[in-house]
Amino acid sequence: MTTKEAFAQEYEKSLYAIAGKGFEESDIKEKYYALGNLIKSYSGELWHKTRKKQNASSEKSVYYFSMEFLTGKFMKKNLEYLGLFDLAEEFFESKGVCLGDLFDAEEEPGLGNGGLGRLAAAFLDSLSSLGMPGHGYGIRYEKGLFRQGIKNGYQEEIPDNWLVDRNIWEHKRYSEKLEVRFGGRIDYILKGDKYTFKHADYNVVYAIPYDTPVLGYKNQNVNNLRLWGAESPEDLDLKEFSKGNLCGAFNKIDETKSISQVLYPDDSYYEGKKLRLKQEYFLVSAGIQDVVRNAVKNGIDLKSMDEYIAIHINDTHPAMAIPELMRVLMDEHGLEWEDAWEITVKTCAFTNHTLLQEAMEKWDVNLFRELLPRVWQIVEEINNRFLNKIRNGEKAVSLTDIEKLSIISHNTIHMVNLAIVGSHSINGVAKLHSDLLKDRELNHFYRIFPEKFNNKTNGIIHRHWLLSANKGLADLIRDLIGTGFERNPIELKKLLEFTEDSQVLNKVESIKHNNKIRLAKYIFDTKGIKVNPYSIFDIHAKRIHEYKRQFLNILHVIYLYDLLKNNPNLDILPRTFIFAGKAAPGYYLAKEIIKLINRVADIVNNDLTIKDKLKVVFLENYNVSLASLMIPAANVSEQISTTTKEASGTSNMKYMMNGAITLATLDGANIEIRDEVGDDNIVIFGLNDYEVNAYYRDRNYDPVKIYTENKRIKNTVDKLLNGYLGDAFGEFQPLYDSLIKHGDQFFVLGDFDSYATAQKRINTLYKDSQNWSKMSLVNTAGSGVFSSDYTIERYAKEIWGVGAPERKD
Ligand code: 26V
Repeated sequence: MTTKEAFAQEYEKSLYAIAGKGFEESDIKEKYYALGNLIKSYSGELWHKTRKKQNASSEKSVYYFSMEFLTGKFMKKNLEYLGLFDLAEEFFESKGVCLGDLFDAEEEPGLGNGGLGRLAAAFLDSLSSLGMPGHGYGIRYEKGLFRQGIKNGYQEEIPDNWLVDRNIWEHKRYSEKLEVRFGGRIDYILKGDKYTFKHADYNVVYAIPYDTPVLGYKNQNVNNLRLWGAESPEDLDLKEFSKGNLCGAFNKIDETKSISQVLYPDDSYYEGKKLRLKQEYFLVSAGIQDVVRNAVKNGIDLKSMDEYIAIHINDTHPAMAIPELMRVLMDEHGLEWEDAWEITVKTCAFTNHTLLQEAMEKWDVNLFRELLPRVWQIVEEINNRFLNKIRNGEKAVSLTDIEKLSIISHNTIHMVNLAIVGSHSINGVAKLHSDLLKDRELNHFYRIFPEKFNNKTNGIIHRHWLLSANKGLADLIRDLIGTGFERNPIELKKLLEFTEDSQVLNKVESIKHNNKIRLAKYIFDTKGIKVNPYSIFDIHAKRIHEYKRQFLNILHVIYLYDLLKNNPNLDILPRTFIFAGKAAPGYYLAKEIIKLINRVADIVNNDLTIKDKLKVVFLENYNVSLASLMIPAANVSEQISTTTKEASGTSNMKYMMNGAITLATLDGANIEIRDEVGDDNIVIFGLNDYEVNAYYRDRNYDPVKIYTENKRIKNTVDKLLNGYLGDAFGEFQPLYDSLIKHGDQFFVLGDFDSYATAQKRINTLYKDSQNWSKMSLVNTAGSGVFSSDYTIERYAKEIWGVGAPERKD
């Protein structure tokens, strides 16, 4: 694309443009901005060409609506995708600067909580890399999610000012701003023999688009991630200002801006907060208006909009896209209800990401009606028509079913119901999850609309998690099977030919070891803890939640530690347990779990009598960059959720790809991982879904009985209270109570023995290092099916009706 000399010259110019400085004079941040700016000049042209091509073509476009996009940093990826990485590295090296230092200078956008947001970013990556027109709509949260610090073992939340300097990747397009309307009243106006609706006395918020290019992998295709920022149309209130009321002068502006200030840090607990509702409507209204505006500009007849446009609703958070599209089609473009409804349902599709009841969105009718009067009318009408239809339909529906099916009941709006009624497709994110939706949680809907239900197992960006994050392993794979797997990761299966080749297995081991050394260095630099890279790296990194059971893991560590203390010669291999993850700030028990992990770490790491056989580390501020360092270094991947609670999981796929052995319950996509690698190459434990469901149904799970009858469990759990952990004020009482007094909702005690046995098996397996490397290679070989490219191909074909380009296999 460009030569070394041209690159050097262009970089120099870019540095002048960005900083008005030369190379020697500029600091690392300026060097970073200048390189970002140069990258943008390359990708900008491709972006323009892609847009032109897409606007001129009748190919269907996908718009992915999501409250979260966890993109990770952009610089390294963009260099790799443009094929400029080596050139840039060489250039900076020749100048005595490490390219990695520029990557470190980039702020990571924290625009997601976890799996749902990362999946959205993966999908955009795959859409671009497969050359499909697919764009994202989200919110440009100025403060993102909080940054996590640890103080005295406790989580501290620190505002994440990621935009305080500048974001080199985005383009503000003020002239394309749109109006989003809140509050006010609806007037009915008779036009001929037809009533029309006029929204009056509303408040306006400007939605300002900020576009970030989403590059495809070495394919010249560039899609768009459009994030909306909220601004007030009002200027300073000069009356207030001149009265000296400075606060009052800014009030309205600040209130409006707050819409795009922070991402709610909850990912599993729904709270009916007005600001969250405003954020959701802000995204949806701006996005839908933009989609329709574009369609009209491109000459699309809105009555056949569904042939050109697919709208995807990522969980219920953007489900108001359904009534908003109805509103725009009817009120702004004069379509009749019936036509608008048919188009809306055909255009929209919805993914459910959780079965947790406490995460289901429900809005209070009064709040909703007051904030969004016109959208409320439409939702009410959708519900009335839907209920009439099923009452008069062929299928017999009971009164209890009607109550469960109704979008509005008990003064609340059930967003899942709205999303299902208003779209043509609803999918779960792993086989088990989709089956549970059909058979249990949403069975009442499945009986009405069986054709809408389908499964789309999640996926991950193999380009990031293998090619970029684990260059050592990717190079070995290229040597063994060529480069075909880069574009067609299913080819990783060819690695199965090498499972008996001891030279290859030794290389697999040494690559892992190098990754472990890299992580060990990070741990030492950030935490001052020395860990042994020859120990088993056992990693549990994800949001902290009772259902993800970091508690089970750390209880088992306490148990192991006690065994070791009583018998320092115990036959166990050295093990390093590494944790990372944020807790929602209001989730008390999750924060207690962090505290417990850090307390155990303090005790274990400073106890010389156990001869370094155990180490415990909690790495703070888990994000995409940290994950990219941790995952390639893992020997063991902890995927130990209470069965039926983890919809899919995606980190499980990343670890597998990097050759870690999965230690798992048969939950979410763990089941599909087991099916890929076979029972010999994964370690499974715990209750299965029938057993968990039977406990729920029969209400006969008895943790107190387990506790009193099982000595090692009692001994371990008692350590939470008896001073063993140096807890002066009964600080771990709430955790103890969750097990003993509050019924152990997540079966920690029920699975403890089985988990301990599984951990013992890990220990035995690791002793045979050749066999372990073989298992590791089998996991990498089987991971290709989990590339998000394949997931997106299935969405394209089976949900969106988008023609994915034919693969040349
Ligand atoms: C839920 C809520 C509830 C209301 C408050 C704000 C909020 C924000 C996000 C969410 C989404 C939670 C669902 C979620 O992240 N699910 C995860 O989705 C992954 C991708 O499909 C999947 O792999 C994980 O198993 C699932 O937990």
